[in-house]
Amino acid sequence: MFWVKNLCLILTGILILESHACAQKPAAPPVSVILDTDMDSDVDDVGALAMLHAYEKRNMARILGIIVTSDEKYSAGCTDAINRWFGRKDIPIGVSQKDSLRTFSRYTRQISERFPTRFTTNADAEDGTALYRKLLAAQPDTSVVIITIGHLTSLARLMTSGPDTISPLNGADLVKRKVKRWSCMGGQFPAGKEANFYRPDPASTIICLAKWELPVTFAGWEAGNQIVTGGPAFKSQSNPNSPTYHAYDLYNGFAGRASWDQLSVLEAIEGTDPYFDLRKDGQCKVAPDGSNQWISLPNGLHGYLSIRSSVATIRERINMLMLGTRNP
Ligand SMILES: [Ca+2]
Repeated sequence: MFWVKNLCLILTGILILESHACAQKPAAPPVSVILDTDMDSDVDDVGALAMLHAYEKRNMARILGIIVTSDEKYSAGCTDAINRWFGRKDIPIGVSQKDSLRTFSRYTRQISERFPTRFTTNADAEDGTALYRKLLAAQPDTSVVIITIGHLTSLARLMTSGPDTISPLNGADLVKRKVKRWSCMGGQFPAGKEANFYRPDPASTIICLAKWELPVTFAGWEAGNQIVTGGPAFKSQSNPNSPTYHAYDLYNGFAGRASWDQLSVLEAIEGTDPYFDLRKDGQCKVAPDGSNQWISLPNGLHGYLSIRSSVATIRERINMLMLGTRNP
């Protein structure tokens, strides 16, 4: 029975090796996320939100709440409709603006009318600053990742908010206590002028960068601009009944769109490997007009992404995550 004994030894060895390999790579806990989005003119916000839901289903992310930084009348309703389609009708949504609302999106009204939603207009949603503070106050220290994929009006309001009944801490201190890091779609690197930084509120960009004392990763315009998703390949695999499908159809008939916002979500949840290199040899400086440049004065906190793996690898990863699946 010599061979039986040897076989047992080999099998035991394999089991030990496998258990050792598993022990070396424990599953990372889900990333607790607050998403701050301008769900209005561009459609990449829809793709980014669909990705977050896909990560949540894989137990890689936990969506704590969403801040809608927009004056578009149906942006909160559209966001809620997407959440509901993915089975998360409970996600709290706060808005930056409830009056002087405009209608200029190619898809928000249609999505909020076609799919169930809590909000007839943004005026029905709660205040974004109060929600930011509530969400943070309820979380463990140093646990929250903030992802901004729009302009920084709401984040600046949080950072400059004072103590209240929600928390005795002012906004900057509350962030410092509860937030782990910030993933920001914004800026152009090494220098340029990008919409989230300069339009419509460059003053808020300056406030956020001046007050931020934690790690922040910028996904600049030049990185996301290389990754076109939501095109014919996405259409052929996507559920035609999903809000993601309809938004990309309404936006440009699946001609495809750059993935500026999706890059920030990808990095926030999966990290840089294997997709990106992270430049940390300087810091991002913003001028009063919202233009920015990378200056050679490292502060140990700022970093910006550049594409490391192929454009095709990142495109396919994002398209796959954007497909998502519905939860009843
Ligand atoms: Ca956006």
